[in-house]
Amino acid sequence: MATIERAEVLITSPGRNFVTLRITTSDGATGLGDATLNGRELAVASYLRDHLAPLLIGRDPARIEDTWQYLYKGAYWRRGPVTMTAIAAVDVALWDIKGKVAGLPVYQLLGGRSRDGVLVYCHASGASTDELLDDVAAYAEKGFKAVRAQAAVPGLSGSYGVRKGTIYEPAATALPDEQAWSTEEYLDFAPGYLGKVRERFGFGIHLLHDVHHRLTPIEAARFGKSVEDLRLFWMEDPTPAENQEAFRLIRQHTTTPIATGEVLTSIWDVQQLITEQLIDYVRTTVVHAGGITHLRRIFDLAALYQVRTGSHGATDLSPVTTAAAVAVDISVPNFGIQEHMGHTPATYEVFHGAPRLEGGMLHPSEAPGLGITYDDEAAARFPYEPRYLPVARRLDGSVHDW
Ligand code: GCO
Ligand code: MG
Repeated sequence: MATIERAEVLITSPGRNFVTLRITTSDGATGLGDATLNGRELAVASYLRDHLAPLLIGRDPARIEDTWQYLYKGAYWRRGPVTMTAIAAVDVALWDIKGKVAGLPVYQLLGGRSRDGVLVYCHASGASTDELLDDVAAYAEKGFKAVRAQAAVPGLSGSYGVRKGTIYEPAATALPDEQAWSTEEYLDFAPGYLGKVRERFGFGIHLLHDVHHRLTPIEAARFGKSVEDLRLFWMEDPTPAENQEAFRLIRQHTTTPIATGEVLTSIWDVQQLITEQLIDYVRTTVVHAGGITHLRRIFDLAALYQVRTGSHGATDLSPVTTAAAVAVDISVPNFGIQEHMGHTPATYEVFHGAPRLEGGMLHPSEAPGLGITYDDEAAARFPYEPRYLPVARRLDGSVHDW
């Protein structure tokens, strides 16, 4: 029997920080797991290096479920982003190894294809409505079938979701940037630019929008109602989702579909949302929700309640997560859509073998495992840099949800 011989924590910053776990077995097989928690990277690195790596050495790499239970129940302390991201990294690395040992891509181990490709949505944005419309046009031209649209609210510095360079990167400063927020101005402005997108592009393209946790339930209900005729694919994170009951109120008022879950890390955090059918899409993802093993458990529960998947896929999730997400997406029956922002060229210098993007869909690699390799030499050229996500303040100076 092969055993786990090494568990290395690799940190690199090719444009942004990534933490990666690499597990090596006594047979020489290696597996990669993403362990990136944007703005809190080193906490997960320490959890892995100081607390999980010593427990992995000598274990059977084939026992994925048992290792998951051992790390989760063995911690005694439950859930939470740091723990669940660390467990996810181990889990994904072990699936990668299992695929390599079997000579099969991971999606084959998960039951094989349920569909030909994975529908993705990209991020269009603009400092003005006109800029946003041009950006949507550029993405449509590239073949994307689903677009998330965000425009800067006039007069508010640093509106969420508006790209400055080629790729949206909110964790851009060595200390948290402070951005302004006004619910009134947002609610007055956002439905208008979403309407303009529909006017120009019609209903032949899926249109998404991220509220980014900023509204109260009744404000979210009003927003959802005001854009009903635009038939959004979804409104994302209308309220901070730790209050699962809040979604009941939103639901009572609007048929605009709701997606949430990118900051939630376990099946228990989305249980009520799913079993009471308070959402339409669950956005939990492999890297922050305990890996492939746990994410599939969430998605299976969701399938019973006609909730579909819509996993998070921002630039702060590494290409290892993209590959793992695509393996899950292509195989589960209740797939909805996958977020895909892509990465900087520097990121792809470190991570080789990312899923192929074609016709607005991602296609998994046919290489055994997840198909991603990590280039140590390239990684060494990009040392870790402290980076924080911004903080939002209302116009009176008080802290708001960012
Ligand atoms: C999204 C997300 C991201 C997050 C980011 C935080 O829907 O893509 O909301 O943009 O803000 O992942 O690290
Ligand atoms: Mg989001």
